[in-house]
Amino acid sequence: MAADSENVINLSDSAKFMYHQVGHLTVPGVFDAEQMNELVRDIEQWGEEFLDELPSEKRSWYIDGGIKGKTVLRKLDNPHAHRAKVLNIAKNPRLVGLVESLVGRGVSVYFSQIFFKGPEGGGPKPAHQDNFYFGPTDIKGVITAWIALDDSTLENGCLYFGDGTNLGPVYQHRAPKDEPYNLQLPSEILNLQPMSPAPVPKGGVSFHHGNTFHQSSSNLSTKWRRACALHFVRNDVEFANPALPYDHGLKRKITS
Ligand SMILES: O=C(O)CCC(=O)C(=O)O
Repeated sequence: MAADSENVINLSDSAKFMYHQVGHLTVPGVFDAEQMNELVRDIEQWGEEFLDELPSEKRSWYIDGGIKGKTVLRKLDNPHAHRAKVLNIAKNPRLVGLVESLVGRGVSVYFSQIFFKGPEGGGPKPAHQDNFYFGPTDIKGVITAWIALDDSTLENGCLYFGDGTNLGPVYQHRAPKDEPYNLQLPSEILNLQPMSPAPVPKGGVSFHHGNTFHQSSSNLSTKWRRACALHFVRNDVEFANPALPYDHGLKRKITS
């Protein structure tokens, strides 16, 4: 771990204001390259074990259909509950300090995901609002910390956000036929909303409010675009009306 990794990063008032007005904020340099490499090694090992045991009925959801000729995982769920290294990252004081300065003191990780987005075809993530999936008791009490395990660029499929959509409602989402988990914003709403790119350097963190529209496109580059998304909530918040089933027992208190 870097010598200064315990030092807090103080967000300026204008950065906090931006987060609350625009619905997302990128903070570079929260982690160093070696911390990210260590995390990648750990999740790659877990990914191999997961693939070996993946039942055939779940393959189409977890394997990236965009990458031809190779079996590449698209995502893994709840690394914070399964991998000690990810839980350690979730508890990192620099990260937690940033999360708490945006949503308030006392936070938990409720759900988490690794997004792999492999080179030469790693698939897109359609536009959605996390709060539609989570159905939280307080929409303002949910924040995603999206940690860039690689440089995330326009070429390899960085996130795009709908600026200011955090201030609007949570819209009904739809799923394509045969993909019940792939809930997304309907095109008639999305067509009215410009989306702006948010590249993040490796070790940086992109924070977004649970209502903020976000999406990513395919990775057509030769480089990986891996990320670890930690979905934090203030401790008083529950996923009361989730669109998909969540294991509430995996909510892990990070600070009191
Ligand atoms: O990494 C991606 O492409 C999607 C991320 C996402 O949907 C999230 O972090 O909530």
